Amino acid sequence: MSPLIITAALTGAETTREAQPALPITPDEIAAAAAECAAAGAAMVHVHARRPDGTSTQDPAVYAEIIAKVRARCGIIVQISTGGAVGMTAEERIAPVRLGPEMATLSMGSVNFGDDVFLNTPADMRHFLHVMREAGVVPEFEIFDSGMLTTLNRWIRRGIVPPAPLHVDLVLGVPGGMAGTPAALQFLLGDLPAGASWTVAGIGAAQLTLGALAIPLGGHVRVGFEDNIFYHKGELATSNAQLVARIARIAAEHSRPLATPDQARKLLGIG
Ligand code: KMH
Ligand code: ZN
Repeated sequence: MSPLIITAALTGAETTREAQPALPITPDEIAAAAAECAAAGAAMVHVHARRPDGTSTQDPAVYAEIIAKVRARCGIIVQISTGGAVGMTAEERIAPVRLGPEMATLSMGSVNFGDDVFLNTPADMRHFLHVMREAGVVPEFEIFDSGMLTTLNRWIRRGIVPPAPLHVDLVLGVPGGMAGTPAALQFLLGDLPAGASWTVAGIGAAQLTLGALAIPLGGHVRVGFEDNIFYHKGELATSNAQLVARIARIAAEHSRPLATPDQARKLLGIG
């Protein structure tokens, strides 16, 4: 079994400071949180940029500042979001990919997202893939529902997506998407492209349930305030690193070593 890649989704686009007082917002705060998560065992951070007032932005200048500040503090992989926040245009969302980060997300279809719609048209998805290829950015394919995995498999068969290396992130428990249950995870794993590596990102309480399940199954784990703000029911987590440390402890109990950022780069085909 490969070493475990823990990804910390530090900020997201939807979580607020009001809901989670320890939410990192500014590039300095995001870089400090990334360094803490690296020390706790994370190999990658998934980042969303915010303006100083906390609102979401895909401004490449803010992403450039985040990447530079994280790099100055630690060697963790920086994966940027192309999801941004619901309602952003495709051009806004893809803009920071032209900076050439190591990795970026690519959502494989549209999904209801709470009371909103997270829109990803096939044309936009192909455009995102093209820009990532031009910029030498490795995609992480985001799967919110089973049809998105069907689409990814179809795109592999048609040669639109190369079959390897391929990494998917199964985001389970978004209201409107697939449930955050072991049964849903098991179902998706049955349709995973051959040879693909996978991460599970459980939303809310599913972060712990599904993360703990992925460890003995050979998957990788995403935690962090983008997906879950609690440590226990009704008890806020004190930091993103606290959530990383819990997964690192469970991995140790399973004798599954943690991937260093460089080991993760090798596994994911970065560089
Ligand atoms: N904020 C969500 C609507 C991604 O990072 O690529 C989409 C999202 C996915 O967070
Ligand atoms: Zn995200």
